Amino acid sequence: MRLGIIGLAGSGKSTIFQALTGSKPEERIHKGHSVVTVRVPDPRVDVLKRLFKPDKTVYAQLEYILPYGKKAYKSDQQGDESLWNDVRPCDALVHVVRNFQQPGGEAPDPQADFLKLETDMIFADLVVVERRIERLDLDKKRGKEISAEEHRLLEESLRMLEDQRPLRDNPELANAEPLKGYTLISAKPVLVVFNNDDEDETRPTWDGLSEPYEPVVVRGKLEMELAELSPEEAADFLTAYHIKSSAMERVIQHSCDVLGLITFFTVIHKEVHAWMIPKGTAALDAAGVIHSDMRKGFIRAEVLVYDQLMPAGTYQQAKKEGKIRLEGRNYPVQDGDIVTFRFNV
Ligand SMILES: Nc1nc2c(ncn2[C@@H]2O[C@H](COP(=O)(O)OP(=O)(O)OP(=O)(O)O)[C@@H](O)[C@H]2O)c(=O)[nH]1
Ligand SMILES: [Mg+2]
Repeated sequence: MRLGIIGLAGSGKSTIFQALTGSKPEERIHKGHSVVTVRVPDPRVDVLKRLFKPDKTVYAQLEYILPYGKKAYKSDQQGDESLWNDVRPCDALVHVVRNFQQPGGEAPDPQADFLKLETDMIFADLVVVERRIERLDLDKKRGKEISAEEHRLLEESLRMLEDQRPLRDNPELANAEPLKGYTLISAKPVLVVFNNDDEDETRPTWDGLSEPYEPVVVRGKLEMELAELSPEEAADFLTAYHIKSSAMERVIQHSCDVLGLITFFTVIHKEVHAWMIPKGTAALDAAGVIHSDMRKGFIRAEVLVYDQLMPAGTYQQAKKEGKIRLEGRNYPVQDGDIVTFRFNV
């Protein structure tokens, strides 16, 4: 899963990238963007590792990209589609909103800044949707067969966008298969990150509607400095600034949440492995995430709930106690399941 970092100029995107990854954006250039893969911290994996003593432990991962080298997203560039194209392949967005006093400059206005970029996103989608509707109408006039379903979804999207509402507010539209190819920006889940001053731990106040869904507050500059310290040095720092978990951990955790991801585990071939899948994924498709052969030859899934492993002490003991369930291909895998797939090759 890949998340694109966006935000108005000077909102702290580079700073947050560095806080998140421990490296400067310019040190991580890949195909014109700053790209980094981060490990999703998960104490359950640490426990499984201690218990099974595997040769190898694989944590779940997320990828963050920061479109690089552009003075991106200035208000006077509204409607410039190229600004958005960089993040079209992303599964979700991280929207960085300035909530710190610029040195010798303007006081922050996070609500106005947030709405500015929201409007920009909506406008970018509006252009794409209008163009596509025109195209379909033209095709229809020429006697070509068009998809009525696609047309209906586009019309509905158009109405929403004209009302200044992002498509993500309507899950049916945001996830509609016929619209997937258009990679509409406002349909992507968004994690809003308020970038606060060092001394400020509070979430900015908001008046009226359009409050972002479950935002995260970070102190970007502070946490960037934190990311450079050794764990011992960082510990003192965390206490002094009342930081319970690092920005990195919180942003990563919330990234998984907005993406609607859950984690299941496998313990095979001396390897403990955490896998992330969208909530509701059936066992058959979860097997496919590991290997296409597992999906093809799927027989059943043997499931042990993580919370039942600890009281039993060992996997064998849990098995003896009858804690292992057999599930079929349609079983929706749950967060924390330890799964053994049985399959034919
Ligand atoms: N006080 C304070 N300053 C910050 C914070 N985050 C970023 N800054 C400062 O704000 C300025 C802009 O930060 P950047 O991280 O470069 O912002 P950006 O979004 O990458 O900017 P562009 O790439 O130009 O769009 C820099 O001078 C940072 O040091 C913060 O949390 N607190
Ligand atoms: Mg930058």
